[in-house]
Amino acid sequence: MAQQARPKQGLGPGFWPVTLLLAVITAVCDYYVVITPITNFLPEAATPADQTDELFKFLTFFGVIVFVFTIGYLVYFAIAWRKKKSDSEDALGIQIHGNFQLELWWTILPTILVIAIGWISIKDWAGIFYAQGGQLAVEAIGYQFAWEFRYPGLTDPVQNELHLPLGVPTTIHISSRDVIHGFWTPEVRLKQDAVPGLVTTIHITPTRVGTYRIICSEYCGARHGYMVGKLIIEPKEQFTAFLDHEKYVQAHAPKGPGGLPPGVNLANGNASAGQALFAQKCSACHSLGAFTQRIVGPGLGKIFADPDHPKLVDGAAATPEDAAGIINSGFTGDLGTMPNAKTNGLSNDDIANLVVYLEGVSKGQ
Ligand code: HEC
Ligand SMILES: [Cu+2]
Repeated sequence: MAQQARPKQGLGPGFWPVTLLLAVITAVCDYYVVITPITNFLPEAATPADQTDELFKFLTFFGVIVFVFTIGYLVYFAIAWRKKKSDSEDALGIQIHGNFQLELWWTILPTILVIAIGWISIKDWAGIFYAQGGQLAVEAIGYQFAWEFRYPGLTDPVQNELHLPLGVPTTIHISSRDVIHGFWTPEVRLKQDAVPGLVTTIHITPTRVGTYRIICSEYCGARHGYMVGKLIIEPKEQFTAFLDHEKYVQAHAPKGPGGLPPGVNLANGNASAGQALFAQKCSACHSLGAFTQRIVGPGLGKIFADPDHPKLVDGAAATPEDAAGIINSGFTGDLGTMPNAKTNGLSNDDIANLVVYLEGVSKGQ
């Protein structure tokens, strides 16, 4: 028997009820898309995060419609027009060629949608890369494996902390000192490559006080996963105070490790405050065991009493004054890098408290 196509038979039994069902599923899903704020999952810390979220919602809204109807009809037609027992072995499906009405609409509607998406995207994109009127300009420079941030009026960069004032339009110049890194701030919905030899400029306006993540999103080497900085958005006064404090610290930083740093008064040290600080800021890298009981840095429990360790790692004598010097200035040696007081967020009083505490521990108090 010659192959015979089935005659046209309409859309199939139950087509309209199925269409109604798909419409209801779409409506319910899109209702939740519209009413659920994305900030339920991730806060918006700065513009353009709000615009990015709007665009995302727009895409999701239409994505739901396309997805539900496409998959819904696919499943429906596969069932409605499946091969019947009475069909011959070589039966053909219904042959349909061209439907002007359908083709017209499935060209026009997506075209309008794509133009709308393009228009919104370009508008948002231009806001990030071509905005004017930045009142503050900072630099974010990636290197293996941390970020450093440079601020107007400061001679030295600040490690791993990007402080920004709330509500102030800010320009960030992003670059890299070695390999390609990625400046990713999920709460600002921005991800920008940091490329050596290239400065990429973006514009944001912080809108929400808080501490957020700055993650390196470009695999840049063995310790890439540790390359996480902080984006600290604070009220203007606090930001100014931060800059003033940094200015002071940088102006008074001693020129090399070793020796009592100016401004640190060991006589005022408080051991129990030092104990709390140690638990919070040092214990990740230092145990209170002997020198050899290393975590990252050496054990500090007998720092002033260990006969195997008459000197500190920087070669200075193991005295409280020199320990204060190393805690203040940091040190990079064979064992790794001891972060300085700025990175550890220590004031002069904190340094005194820590040293007095470590002295007490060395004496077994
Ligand atoms: C990220 C890890 C890290 C943190 C956090 C850290 N240190 Fe260190 N520290 C080190 C390393 C590594 C060394 C050794 C450097 C070398 O010799 O290469 C060191 C060395 C020292 C030394 C000299 C030790 C010696 O025996 O000569 C002192 C004192 C010290 N750290 C105190 C502190 C204090 C106090 C804190 C907390 C405020 C602290 N460190 C936080 C890693 C760290
Ligand atoms: Cu990196």
